[in-house]
Amino acid sequence: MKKTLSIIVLFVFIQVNGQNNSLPYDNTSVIKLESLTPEMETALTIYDVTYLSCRSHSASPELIVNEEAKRWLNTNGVAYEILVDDLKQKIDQEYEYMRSMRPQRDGADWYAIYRTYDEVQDKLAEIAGNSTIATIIDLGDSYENRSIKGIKLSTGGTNKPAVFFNGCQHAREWVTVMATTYLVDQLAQNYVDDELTRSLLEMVDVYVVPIVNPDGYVYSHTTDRYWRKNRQINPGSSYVGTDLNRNWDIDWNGGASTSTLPSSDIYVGTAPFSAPETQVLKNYMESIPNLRGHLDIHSYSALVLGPWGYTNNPTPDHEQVVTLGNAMNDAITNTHDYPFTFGIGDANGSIYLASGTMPDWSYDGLGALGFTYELRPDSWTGGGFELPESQILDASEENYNGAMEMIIWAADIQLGCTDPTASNYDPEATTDDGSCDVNSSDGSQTIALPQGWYIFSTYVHPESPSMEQLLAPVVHSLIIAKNGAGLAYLPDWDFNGIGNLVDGQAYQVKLSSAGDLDITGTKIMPETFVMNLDEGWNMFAYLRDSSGDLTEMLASIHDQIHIVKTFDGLAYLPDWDFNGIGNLEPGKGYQIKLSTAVSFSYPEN
Ligand code: 0X9
Ligand code: ZN
Repeated sequence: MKKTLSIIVLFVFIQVNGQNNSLPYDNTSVIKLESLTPEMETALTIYDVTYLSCRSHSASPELIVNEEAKRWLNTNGVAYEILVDDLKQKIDQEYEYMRSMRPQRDGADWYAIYRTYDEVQDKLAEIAGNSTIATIIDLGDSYENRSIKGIKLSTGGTNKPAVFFNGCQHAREWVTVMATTYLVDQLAQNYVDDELTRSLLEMVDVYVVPIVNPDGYVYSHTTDRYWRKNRQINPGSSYVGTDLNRNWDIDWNGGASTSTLPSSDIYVGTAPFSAPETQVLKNYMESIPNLRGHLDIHSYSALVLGPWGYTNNPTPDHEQVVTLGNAMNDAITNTHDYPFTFGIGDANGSIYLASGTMPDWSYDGLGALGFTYELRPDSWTGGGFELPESQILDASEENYNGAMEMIIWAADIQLGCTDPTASNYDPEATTDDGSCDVNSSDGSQTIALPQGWYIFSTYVHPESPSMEQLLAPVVHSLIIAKNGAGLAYLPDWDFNGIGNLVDGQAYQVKLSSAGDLDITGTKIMPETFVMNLDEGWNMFAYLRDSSGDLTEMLASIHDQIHIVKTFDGLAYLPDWDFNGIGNLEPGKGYQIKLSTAVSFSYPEN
C-alpha cells in the first residue's frame, strides 16, 4: 500500500513538472554527419535514429542517435560531429528555463511562450468572440477524439476565392502552432485596423487550422518532445503512429522519403487517408468551394516549397508557382532579414523529395496551389524544433507576410499606388496599397527670398502648382522667374512661360525687395522621389526638410558631377576635392553640370 502510494505521488510530481517529454532521449545525442549514403541509412534503421532538419537530410544530416547507433558509426569509421552530447539533459534544461520564464512572459504576450493544445483552443474562441468575420470551424475528431478546430474568416458571399492555412501536421514543430494562431489573430485584428487587409478579406475567404495533429501535439508536450506522427495504434505492431504528411493520395507510398514500417517516422499508413486526421481534413477541404491556395506550415529549415514535392517535374502551373513562390519568399525574407530559400521538388538539393504529402494533394486533388513552409530556424544550431521562445513573434511575422502574399495572389489584384498624381504611380496597380507619395503627409514650407537674384526650391508638392499662384505673395517685387530650361515668368508682362512648378526642379528669381513664399501641399518623401537630371546644366531642388552635407547627399552621382553652384557663386568641384558649398539647405536650389544624365534619390528625412 505504502509503495503504491509513493509511486502515485512520484507520478503526480512528474506530471506537474512535465518533464516526461525528455524520457525517450535518455542516453541519446544529436550528431551531424558529413554525408549519408543509402547504405548507411539502411544500416541505421535498426537503431531507431531520428532525422531532424529536412534541409540537410541528403547532404549533411542532423540526427538523434542512441549509444548503439554511435557505436555502429564508430566501428564503421563514419565521421560525425556531436552537436548535443546529452539530449535528455538539454530538453530538461530548456523545459526548466521555459517553466521559470513562464510567469514573467505569460502576461506580457500570448506569443511569448509556446502554448498547449488547450490554450490554443481558448485563444481561437477568444479571436472568434472578438471578431465579426471570424467563426470557429470544427473539422472533426482525431484518433484520440480531440477536435480539430480552426477559424474561418469571411465577410460573406458565395463562391469567393479561398485559401487554407494549417500548422502542425508534425507534432514536434511547435512554432507552426504559434505562427498559424498569430496569422488568424492578426488578420482578424487588421480587418478592423488596416484598409488593405479589410479589402483583401472582403475578396478572399481565409481558413486557418493551427493544429491538425492534436494527439501528436499533446504527446510531444507530455511524453516525447520529438514526436512527429499521429498517435494511431498500428495493428500487429508495438510502434504507434502514421506520418500524416505521407498519408495523402498523391504518389502515396511512392519512392520518395516513405516507409511501410510502423516503426518509422515516415510511415505511410495502411492506405491513403488511413489516418482519421487526414480523412477529416480531406473531407473539409473538399467542401470549400473555389479553394485556390494552401499553405502547409512546418519547421524547421527556412524554406518555401512549391509543388510538386514528390518529383522535380514542373506542374502545368509552373509559372504561377514560381511567381507566387518568389513573392512569398521575398516577403518572408524581408520581414526581419532572415533568409529563406524557395524551390520546387528538392529545391535544388536543399531538401529531399517526399511522396504522399498534403500540399501535393491539395494541388492535384483540389486544384489549389499547395505550398510547404519550413519556418525558422534554418538549422539545428539555430534551435531546431526548439526555436527560442524569444523568436516566436519574429517567426510568426515572417509567416504572416508570406501568407499575405498568397491572399493577395488569390484575390487576383495588383497592389501599388493608384493615384496618378503621385510620383510612384503604378499604372498596372488595381488596388491601392497606401504607398502613394503625395498622400504621405500634409506639408508646408516658408521660403525667405532675398532682394536680388536667388534660386529657390521646395520639398512640398504644392496644392496649386501654377507659378502665378505660387509667387503671388511676392508678385509686386518679382522681376523675373526662370526655370532650368531658361523659360520665364514675367509678371509685369503678364507672361507665364513656365506654367507649373515641377517637383524636383529649382527656379531662379530676381526680386526688387525681400519677401516670403508660403508653399502648402503634401510633403515629398525624398527617399522615394526619383530625381532625373540631364547631361550638361540643370537646376535641381533639395527635397529634404533639414540641411545635409552636399557630398553625402550627392554621393551616388559623385563621378558624373563637373560642378555644383549656388545662386551667389559658391562652388563644389569634385575633381579638385573642393566643397565651397558645405551643406545643401531646404528652400534653396542649385545649379549643376553633369557629364551624363543621372537618376538618384535623396536619403530620407
Ligand atoms: O518531410 C516532410 O513532410 C516535410 N519536412 S519536415 O521536416 N517538416 O518533416 C517536407 C515535405 C515537403 N517536401 C518537399 N516539398 N520537397
Ligand atoms: Zn514537418
